[in-house]
Amino acid sequence: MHWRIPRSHPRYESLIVREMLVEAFMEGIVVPQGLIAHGRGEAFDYILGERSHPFALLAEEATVASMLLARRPVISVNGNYAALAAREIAELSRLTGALVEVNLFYRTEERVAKIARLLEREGARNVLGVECEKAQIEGLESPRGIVCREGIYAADFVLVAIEDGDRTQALRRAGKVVAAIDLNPFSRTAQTAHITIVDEARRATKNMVEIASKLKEADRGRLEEIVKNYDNRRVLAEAFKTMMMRLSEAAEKGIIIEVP
Ligand code: PTJ
Repeated sequence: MHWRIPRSHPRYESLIVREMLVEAFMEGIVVPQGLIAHGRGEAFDYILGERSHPFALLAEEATVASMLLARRPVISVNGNYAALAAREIAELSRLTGALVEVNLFYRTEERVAKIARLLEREGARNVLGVECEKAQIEGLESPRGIVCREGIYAADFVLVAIEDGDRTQALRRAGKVVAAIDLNPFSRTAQTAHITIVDEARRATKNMVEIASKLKEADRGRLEEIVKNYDNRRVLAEAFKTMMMRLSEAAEKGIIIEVP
């Protein structure tokens, strides 16, 4: 059932996104644990002011440049990411030539098929996950480590979003460059990715679609320069500083929302 959220509600956008996730949960796309994960993300996004900061845009630009430079880039999609941004994922894949693969923490073949269908309905082509030769990522015990041989297994670059803690490390150990979208800069995923996008997954993917439509015409030299100049340690430090500044300001004022 869809709750009617009045447009005038001050938290309209956020409530609509919640509805999308609940609906996807009822369709069997998102797992119950995914709703908990979303709540954690919301808390960090609240502290960040629910917007894409310059440090996030830098990471998003470096991700798009890396995707355009990669030989075999793959966008790894789980239940939450599909529920939030299926259309944007399809568009990003089209613009960068990245493959889309469904890769789940709570893996069942039924969920993989449902998520692949949703992505295809929203425009993604040849989504990997269901019908592919399977391979195992070392360090991720079965069935969590099952991937497609011609997808994530062979990839040189993987974009993950809203991920659990050790997949990024395992992908790194397998020699891949990893970009991760994660609102929590403290998380293991955020700390171990080569490129960390501390931004909301839907917003981040929309931004990357915009960046990709500009950068897809850029020459290799320009893309290489973006990647070379990118400093993930600094980006993470900026994310922490921004949170600290927003919290310090709130701590000074006490009240930050004026009631008319
Ligand atoms: O669909 P499955 O089976 O692959 O399962 C997916 C979940 C999300 C259940 C699984 O990956 C998981 O348990 O994730 P965690 O360990 O809870 O981590 C999720 C991370 O993503 C946390 O650091 C959250 O802060 C962050 N996060 C949650 N929602 C968003 C987000 N980051 C960006 N955008 C969001 N919308």
